[in-house]
Formats: sequence, structure tokens, C-alpha cells
Amino acid sequence: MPPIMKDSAYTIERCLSSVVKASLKNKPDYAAPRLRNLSVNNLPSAVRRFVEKSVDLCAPADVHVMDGSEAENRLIVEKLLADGTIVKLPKYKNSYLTRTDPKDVARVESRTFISTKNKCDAIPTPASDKIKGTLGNWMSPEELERVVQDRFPKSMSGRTMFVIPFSMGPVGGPMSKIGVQLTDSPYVAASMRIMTRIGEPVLDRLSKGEDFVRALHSVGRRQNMLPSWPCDPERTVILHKPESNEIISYGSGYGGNSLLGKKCFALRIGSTIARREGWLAEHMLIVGITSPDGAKRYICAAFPSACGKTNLAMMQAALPGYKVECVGDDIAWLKYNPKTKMLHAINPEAGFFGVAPGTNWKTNPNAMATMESNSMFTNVGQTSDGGVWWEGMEPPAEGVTITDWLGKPYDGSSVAAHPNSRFTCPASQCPIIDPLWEAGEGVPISAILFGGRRPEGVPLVYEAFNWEHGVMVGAGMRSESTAAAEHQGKQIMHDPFAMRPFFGYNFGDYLAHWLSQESRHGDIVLPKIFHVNWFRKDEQGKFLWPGFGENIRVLDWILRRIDGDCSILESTPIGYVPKENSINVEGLSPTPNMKELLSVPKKFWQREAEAIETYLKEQVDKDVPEPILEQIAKLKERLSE
Ligand code: OXD
Ligand code: MN
Repeated sequence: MPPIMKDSAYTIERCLSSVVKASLKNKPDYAAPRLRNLSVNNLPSAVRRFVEKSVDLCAPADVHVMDGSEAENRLIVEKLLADGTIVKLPKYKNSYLTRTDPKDVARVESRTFISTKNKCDAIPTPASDKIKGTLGNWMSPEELERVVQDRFPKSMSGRTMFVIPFSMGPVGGPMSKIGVQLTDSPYVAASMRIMTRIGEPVLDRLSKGEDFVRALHSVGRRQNMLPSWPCDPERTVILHKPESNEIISYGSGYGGNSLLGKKCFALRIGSTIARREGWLAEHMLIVGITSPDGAKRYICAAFPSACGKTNLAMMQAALPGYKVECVGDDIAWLKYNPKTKMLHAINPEAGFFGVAPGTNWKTNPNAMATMESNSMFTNVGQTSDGGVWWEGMEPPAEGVTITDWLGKPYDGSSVAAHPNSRFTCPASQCPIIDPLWEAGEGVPISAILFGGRRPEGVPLVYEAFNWEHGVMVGAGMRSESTAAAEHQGKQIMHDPFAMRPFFGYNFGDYLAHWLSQESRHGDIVLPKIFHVNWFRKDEQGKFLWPGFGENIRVLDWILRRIDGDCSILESTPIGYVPKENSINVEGLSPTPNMKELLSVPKKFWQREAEAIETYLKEQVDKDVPEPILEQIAKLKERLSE
């Protein structure tokens, strides 16, 4: 055993500078309850082996096993303050702002790899050598080993390695899974405490021998690193080994690159586990909607990153009598429940990592209320009265000045907040959190919505004819690119199922797995599938639909369809659209142009069907399941009539 492991209990106290320790002693509230004496030596043996192997490789100065307690969190926060990584935001309770290295601001899809023995298990092979695959990146196990050996040896020297036992889903729940993340970033440790359930209860599960996903993360080193935000952007890699349930992430401290429970576990590794076990791991929000008659239904919605999942998940319904409650805003794990015969969903996360710009008391009051305390803000502007500000937020009070995300005075000539700046806050603080959001068996799902930012041609809402057609609609999803990843400019990108950056295995196999849900359980009552588009524009480039709370009007139509009302639909070549006047627009001013919003322009859709077919044939080639190609052929046929 490496010598550093001998005395590893609560070494975080040791790594705080003497200055911080002295100041802590003088704080009347630093009667830190004693932390439980956790150490590497008393970890369950499989966890201990993982830690020891990683310590050998990364050579941290010491190791801290997280118990998840409040006292521990205070120590981590003090360390982050001492390092200059975070600053306190006195306007809110227990909330902080961090500014990252300007080169480490988003997920890096081009450096994200799935490593399997056979390439075809991870990604589809495009139809020709000349076509660049866009459905993930593969790395051989040998290359992965080389990449790891090139980056990880001694990558943690001088730093504390945090051991974070975490659960995706309520601890011990029948649909939940466990992971252990090792990281040399206290910012990540503090954020994982918000985003997942961590600490002692998870260790108890691990002690009972429960299997876990191994997740190793180091921010790495390079010359001239910012001491407050160490990272290695030129050599960042995010690696996944689905065959052994491992995640290895190097070089970035940002969001989906570093909070490994989220995209890496809950989606990429999660989707491979889900496939093996017969369920689905999806990039979807989960929301409960109670209509005026008291009936409650849950729906899931898959929109690409930064396309309004958080806003829909926390919607303040504009129609009287409707109540919306939030189960999750980003990820859903869906599994057949033999009692209800329906797909049930859990939100595997415990917090929100939401895009800040555009969020305000009008667009998403519930998100604003959720982040009023115990929150971490990243790359947003800071106000002179100790708060935060970003583009789209209500103007700060008279006389209040703003410092931008780069730490410079904000004068309006550029942005105050990075377009991918974020708030990280506990889901439990959401004023409309659903009473069943932590139900182990999840909530029954009546509908699945697909959607994206489509300025042209795509109606406000349409319904798939059946499950197989709905799977094709998911496969054909496209959306304008956003700042959530490293893409430049606004292009309409294919983003099937909003999962393009998150597939853990070959997308062709993923489609087959979705299709198989219908036959896997003979008696399954599958959710209805819809496509929505809040972002259609008129010829002047103005949005045709008001969006946000008014989206309840579309959900109301969807609920009536779930109830089987056939009088409100009209069949078109692409699916069922609302019959004229069947969407309630009462009280909306100005009255939206519903004719235009619901129109299905034939020429546009002929091009769209062609684009989807070409995309799937070029990108997925022989792995596209036959029923999907048949669905596209039928769509084209309907469009030619
Ligand atoms: C996210 C994303 O952070 O999708 O949720 O990028
Ligand atoms: Mn997301």
C-alpha cells in the first residue's frame, strides 16, 4: 500500500492552509461536528482496490473519503475560498461563484470517446471512408491505455484526491445505480454533493457488495495553469469503457466533463447498462401535470442541450387550473413496471446544472427560486451588491455594477455571462418539486416529447402515428446548435433523441433497442410520442409562439390526446397535428398565427425526409434497423401523394 494511505482520514483539514485554519478557529460557528472517521483503510475492498490503484497512478498528496456531511462541505468550501476558486455571494445564503479558465467552458464532444474491443459496438461505421462519423468517437483499449499513461501519472501530485461514493437515483432504490468518483478538484467534490446523493448511505450499499461504476477524474496539469482553476484544455479527454463500467476523465473541471455522474454515467455508461438490462437511459426531463379535473399524468421530453428542458420541467402554467410539478430537468431512466404495465421514470440526479442566460423571474421563476441558496454559479456575471447577473435577467438595481465572467468590469460591449454559464442547485429546493421525485420505482410515463430549435417548417406539435413511427421521429430530430458544446455558429444539426453527444453504444443498436420495447413486454402500455417546436419563426424572424408558461396550451392538447380524444386531430403526412381551434389560445395577446404554427409545408418536409434518410444511411449505414427505413419510405410516400 502506498505510504500516503496510512493516515488518510479527513486529510482535507491538513491541506487547508494555516491561514485558513487560523481564521476558521476564530469563527464562532466553526464548531465543526466531528466528521466520521472514514478512511481508505476501512473502505469496502473493491472500492479500496480502485482507490489504491488510482493513488499509485495519480500520486495525490493525500486522500479524503467523503461522508457527505455539512461539516465536510464547509471544509471544502473554505479550501475553495482559500484557493480563490470561488467567491462568496453574500446576497444569497451559502452560495458561491466560480470563474473557470476561459478555455474550459463547455463539454468537449470531439474529445469524448467510447472504448470497446470492437469499434462497431461503440459507434456506427459511416457508409464510406469519405464521410466523417458524427455519432460518437471510438478509441481502442490499447490507445486508451496509452492516453491514460500519457496524462495520469502524478497528475494529482500536491493535491487531495477526493473519494466520492455517489448514487444515481435515491440510495437503494430499485432503479438506482452506484458510482465512485475519484477527483482532485474540490469544486467537483462540492458540485457532486449537489448533483448526486453522496457519502455514508452510499458507502453502506457498497459495504453490502453492491457493484459500482468506477469514475476517475483529474483536472491535470499544464504550464501556467490558473491556480484557481487548474486544467489542461489541449489534452482534455473524456473516456468511457462500457465493457467494464469505467469512466476516465482528464483535463477539464467543467460540468459534463467532470461531474461524472451526469453525462458520463447517467447517459453514456447508463445507456449501455440499460441496453443490457432492458431499460432506457435518456436525455429527458420528467414532469408531472395535473389538469383542472384533478387527473395527473407524467411526461418525459427529450430536447438537445440548452433548448429549454429546465424551463419546461419547472413551468409556471399560464392556463388556470393546471399544476406542473418537476421530477427532473435533464436525464430520465425509464423501465417497464410490471404493476402498471407502463414505462416508469426516475431522475437519477439530485440537482440542476442549468444554463443561466435567459433564465429570469418571468421565464422560469421556479428555477430562480431554487437557486436562491446553497448554489454554485459558474461563469456568470457578479454584481457589486453580492449577487449574480446574466444576459436576460432582470436589470440590477440602480447604481449596482457588474463584473463579467472574466473578472473584468462589464460595460455592455460584450457579454457579462458566458453563454454556457450555469447554476448548480439542489433539486429539493425547487418550489414545485414533485412529491414523487424520489420514488424508487419512478413515475408512470404517459407521453414522450421530442423537440428542438426549428426556426422553419416544423409545426408547434405533432403526434406520431405509433411507436415505430415515433422512434423514427426521434431518430430524425434536428436542432439549431447551442453553446452547450464547442460548436461554432448556429447550424441546424442532426441530434437524434437529443442523445448524439451521449450515446454509449452504436446508434443503430440503440434504435433497435428502442424498437424492441414494444415486443419485450407483451402487455406494455407504451407512452404516446409527440414532437414539439416552440421556436418556429415568421418571415421577419420573430418567434411565432410565446413559449414558456404558455406551452401548457400545447401540453393541454397532448393530455387530451393521452385521454384518447380523437376529435382534436388532423392527419398529415408527418403525423397528427391539432385540428384548427383545438389548441386553447384564449387570452393570448397577440393571438398567435396558429395556421402558420401548425402548417406542414410539403416542400420543406420532402427535403427534411430526404435529409433524415441521407443522414441515417450515411452515418449508420447497415446498422439502421429495417423498420426505421420503412417508416422513412412511408413518410416520403405520404409526402408525394
Ligand atoms: C447539460 C448538457 O449540461 O446537455 O445538461 O450540456
Ligand atoms: Mn443535458
